[in-house]
Amino acid sequence: MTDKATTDYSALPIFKQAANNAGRCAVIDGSGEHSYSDVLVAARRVAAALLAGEDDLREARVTFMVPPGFDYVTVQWGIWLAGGVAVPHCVSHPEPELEYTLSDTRAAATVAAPEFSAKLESLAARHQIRLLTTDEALNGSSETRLPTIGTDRRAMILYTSGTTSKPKGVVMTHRNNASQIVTLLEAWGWTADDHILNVLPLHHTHGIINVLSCALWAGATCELLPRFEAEQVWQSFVERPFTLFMAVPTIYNRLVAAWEDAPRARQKELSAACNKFRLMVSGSAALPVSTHQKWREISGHTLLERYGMTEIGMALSNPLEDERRPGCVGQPLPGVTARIMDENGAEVTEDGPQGELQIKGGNVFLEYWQRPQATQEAFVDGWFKTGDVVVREDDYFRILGRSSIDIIKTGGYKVSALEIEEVLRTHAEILECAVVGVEDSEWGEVVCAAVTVAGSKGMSIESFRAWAKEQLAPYKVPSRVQILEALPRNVMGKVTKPAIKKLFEREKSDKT
Ligand code: MLC
Ligand code: AMP
Repeated sequence: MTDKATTDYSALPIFKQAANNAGRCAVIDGSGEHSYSDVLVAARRVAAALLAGEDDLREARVTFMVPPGFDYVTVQWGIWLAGGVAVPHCVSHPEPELEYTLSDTRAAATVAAPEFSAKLESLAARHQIRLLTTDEALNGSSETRLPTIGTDRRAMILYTSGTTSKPKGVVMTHRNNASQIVTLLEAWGWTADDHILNVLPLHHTHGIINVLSCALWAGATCELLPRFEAEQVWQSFVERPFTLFMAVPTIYNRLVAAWEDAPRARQKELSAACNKFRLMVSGSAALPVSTHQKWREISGHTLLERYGMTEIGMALSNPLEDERRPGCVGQPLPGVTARIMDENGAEVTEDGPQGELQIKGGNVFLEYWQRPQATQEAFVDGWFKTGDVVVREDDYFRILGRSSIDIIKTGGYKVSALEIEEVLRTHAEILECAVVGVEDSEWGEVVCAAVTVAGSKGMSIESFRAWAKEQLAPYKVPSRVQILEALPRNVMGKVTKPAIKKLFEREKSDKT
């Protein structure tokens, strides 16, 4: 396909960059290789189908449920070209989670890959939302006149769990996205010769910004697998000319485990395949020092660990050229300002004392969607309060943990204990429940639930988990459940979550 577009891409640099790289390979997926020109033409078709004769979507929210690949990119870009706000669904979300996103965003339209259209059909009908399949969306005319989009428009809403019970929509403008991308291009030395493998889900910032958008802005090639599978990733390391890889610690743990299970000759082949990479990055959760060391032994690479958050993209990073310190997340990225505030609200100016990390910069999101109060509470004097407790040692930041026990990081996903509890309380047999995150060598933390139940027969854990999978994303479903006579409480009658964590930790040490 050739792009004969006359659209003015100048306000959205990612499109301008793509037009400049028209002939280069942008995306490789199961359907083959696609040039930047292919992406632009297809995105214009999607935009035309979404506009359906209108001149501009004017920030209407368009959700989409499309697996990682060429169609994902063209739908995301088509929404942007039409002036809409792109809202990616998680492809493994069950109906209640999909419905929440559709209704919270008050979506005008939703685009579904053919395999997901049946899942979205009745929801779209119930909420009077226009449903298009990707085939229909790609049927628009690539000659349609498109609106001129300013960089301060809302571009994307990503849902993130917090200390409130329901996930909040984090709104990013095109300028926020650009700022997050440009800082990483500079810090990690991206060039058009880079070739990156994406195995991350594309409803979160790690996959969307750090991998996909950075690659497409740089004129590089992004190769996408539909999902992570350790053997397949190792095989693609052997076969494909990658230069970059980015993943969460659980993925590195899985790759280490698969390498350890391989026969000696295969191990040598896999290790040799890592030589062609120029950089491997870890983030989204704390990288255990043991994984850092093991990966270095296996691959010869010193992982670059960085720190980020949906609301701010990436904020802190170990250096590309200088010392990458295990257990630390480095320094503020270009254009990002960081400060540490102690519990009295005073800034920590020297190395040593711990405090909350706060962030300022063009990378910081615009607002929580339709939640002015929550947005206001998230900032102090223009600084975004991350809720992460950090310390600076010898100029390197180290993440010590979160200020709330109700935020759990599992497999790189942030989940809210309160959100899960609210769902568990709707189970017919559960009277009371408390959800905690418990340390785990594979997942970082695993979601654990202590419950009390009605009746004397108890509750089957298998049927409970099967039920929970219909309500919650797979990563929010409690891995372990204990049925208690009563939940531990303090003298005020408040459930004591540290005591519940201990119950699960004890259960684990009893088993090992
Ligand atoms: C899935 N399972 C879990 C689980 N997730 N069990 C315990 N804890 C979890 N967290 C179970 C499922 O229920 C299922 O069980 C089995 O594992 C396989 O499920 P799956 O969905 O196929 O899992 P898998 O593909 O293996 O997932 C592992 C993973 C995934 C590591 C690939 O978790 C992942 O993609 N994580 C990355 C998340 C991410 O991108 N985060 C970035 C957020 S942005 P059963 O019983 O059905 O077999 C951010 C900012 C920043 O954090 O700094 O980047
Ligand atoms: P999310 O809201 O899903 O974007 O998750 C953001 C959170 O992930 C941050 O607030 C941190 O708690 C955590 N996080 C991200 N990167 C790291 C890291 N390198 N080390 C420790 N925690 C991290």
